[in-house]
Amino acid sequence: NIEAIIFDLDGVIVDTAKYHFLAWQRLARELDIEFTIEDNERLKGVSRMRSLEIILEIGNKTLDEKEKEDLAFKKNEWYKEYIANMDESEILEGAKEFIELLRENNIKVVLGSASKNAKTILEKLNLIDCFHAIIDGTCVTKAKPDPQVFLQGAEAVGIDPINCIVFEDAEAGIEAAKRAGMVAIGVGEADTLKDAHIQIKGLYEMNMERLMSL
Ligand code: G16
Ligand code: MG
Repeated sequence: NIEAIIFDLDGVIVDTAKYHFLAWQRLARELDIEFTIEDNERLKGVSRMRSLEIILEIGNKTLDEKEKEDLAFKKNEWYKEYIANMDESEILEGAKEFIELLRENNIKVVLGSASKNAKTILEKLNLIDCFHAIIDGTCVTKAKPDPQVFLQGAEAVGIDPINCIVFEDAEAGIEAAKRAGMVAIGVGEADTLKDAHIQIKGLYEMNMERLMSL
């Protein structure tokens, strides 16, 4: 039985990766680290602090905790500037329609994101009221690939993990979903999604028939 669908945010509902990239690249420049769009792939689905650590690894730099906190804060201030003008036009194709279809069919709609800015973004996209539960980076203690975010999501709507399906664009998220005992659907083109149970290009491919066949 499919009773709840858990959506990742960045890369599934909206492409905020481009704004994360702009902010991280700006920080990397200040640190004299060369950070490319290819490197940015490694940050998808990963927490803010872990993202910073990956960038520091790329640049062969070590900093203490306080310095790292300050840099992560700075990056987030820039990121918030970049997302300030986001609106509904940035919702990825088919996402809103699929969410509405789920609600019409009495399926719980849940968010499972690593981002601490998830609620702000959902508000800007005018989607916040579509979710029965929102689990984001402010709710969890363990980041993906730990299954915590998805297990908490299932619990929040009172659904057994076995009856949940996760839509994810990142490798860490696919692993997290599988460890939670859920069906994991990879969204996007990346071959890193080959571990997903099935892969689609975007939510525009989804309908009730396809969902029920899973
Ligand atoms: C997102 C992004 C990651 C980002 C993380 C934390 O996760 O994919 O690149 O580092 O959130 O975001 P913030 O700095 O806003 O807390 P997800 O799980 O929605 O794909
Ligand atoms: Mg993602």
